[in-house]
Amino acid sequence: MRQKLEEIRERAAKELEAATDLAAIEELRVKFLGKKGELTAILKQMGGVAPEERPKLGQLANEARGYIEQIIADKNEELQKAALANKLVEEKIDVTAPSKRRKLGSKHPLTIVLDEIKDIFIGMGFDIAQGPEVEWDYYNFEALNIPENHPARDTQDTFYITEKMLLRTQTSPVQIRVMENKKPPIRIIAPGRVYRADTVDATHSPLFHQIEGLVIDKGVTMADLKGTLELFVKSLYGEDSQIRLRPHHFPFTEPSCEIDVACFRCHGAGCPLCKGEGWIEILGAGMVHPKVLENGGVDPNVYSGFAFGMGLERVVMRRFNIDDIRLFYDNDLRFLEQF
Ligand code: 2NM
Repeated sequence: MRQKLEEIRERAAKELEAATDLAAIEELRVKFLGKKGELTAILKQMGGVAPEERPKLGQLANEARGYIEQIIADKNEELQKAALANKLVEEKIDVTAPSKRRKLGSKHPLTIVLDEIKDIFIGMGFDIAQGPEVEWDYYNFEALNIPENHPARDTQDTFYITEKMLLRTQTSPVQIRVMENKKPPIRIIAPGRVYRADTVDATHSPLFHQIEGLVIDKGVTMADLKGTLELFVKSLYGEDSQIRLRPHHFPFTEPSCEIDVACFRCHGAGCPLCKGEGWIEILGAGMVHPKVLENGGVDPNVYSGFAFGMGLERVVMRRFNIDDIRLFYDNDLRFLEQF
């Protein structure tokens, strides 16, 4: 029995030495020390041993158990340490490594130019005004002196939601709302989406963007209109840009005009860009109609003002030589990444 105990000690030590993972160690623990293990089996043979031998053998068996338990504990610790060391190597983070550069998007071409235009007007002391895209018929038409039978009211051009509610066809309703809510002096631009029931083609879209402006104070004249918009055009297109005013008609302004800029390619001589005209129309403008001032709660006997409007898409298309308005809304990265 002594021999047997000695043999088990040696074998346990050898087999544990060879174990390479925690599961293998556990298997060996059961094999040697478990209820049905080898050491237990030996102890069960105690009955056949002479009584005087029993204490000595019991002690030896306990020593063998202690010995095996100790190597198991040592081996466990060794494996755990190795596993931790391995984990530390594998999960090491190089905090000095350069970071991956994130791919940045680019500004939409409409945003590029709108930001520029906003900056120009902010520089002249204007505020940016906003208003609802779903608008009352009153603000979009009636308050702007567009009579019931005016062609611009035609349901063919306007998306009506109900009899009295529509998608705004211009940003002028914002200006009426500003007049209602703020005392002059007023200097604002109202950029935003507008909607018209046009057939889609290279130059028409049911959704596009307008920038309208409004200045109201005591003694504002057509000279202020011309000076302000000339400065705007020179800031946008360059100091040597030239403008001209042509008489026009809008229901909400009187007098009204359209403003052309001398073609930036041919400088007035006539070329394909300006369709041989030498001039390119960029703005509509005029002195705010007294009825419109009144509708906004502004006394036309005390105050006067000018207003103007332009289409953002047309300005941007000329700037970047874009020949199809639909490109702005397709979200095609091959287009957008060029800006
Ligand atoms: C234009 C042309 C001329 C305009 C007028 C007003 C308001 F509300 F003050 F009456 N806002 N915008 C206006 C004037 C817009 O766009 C071509």
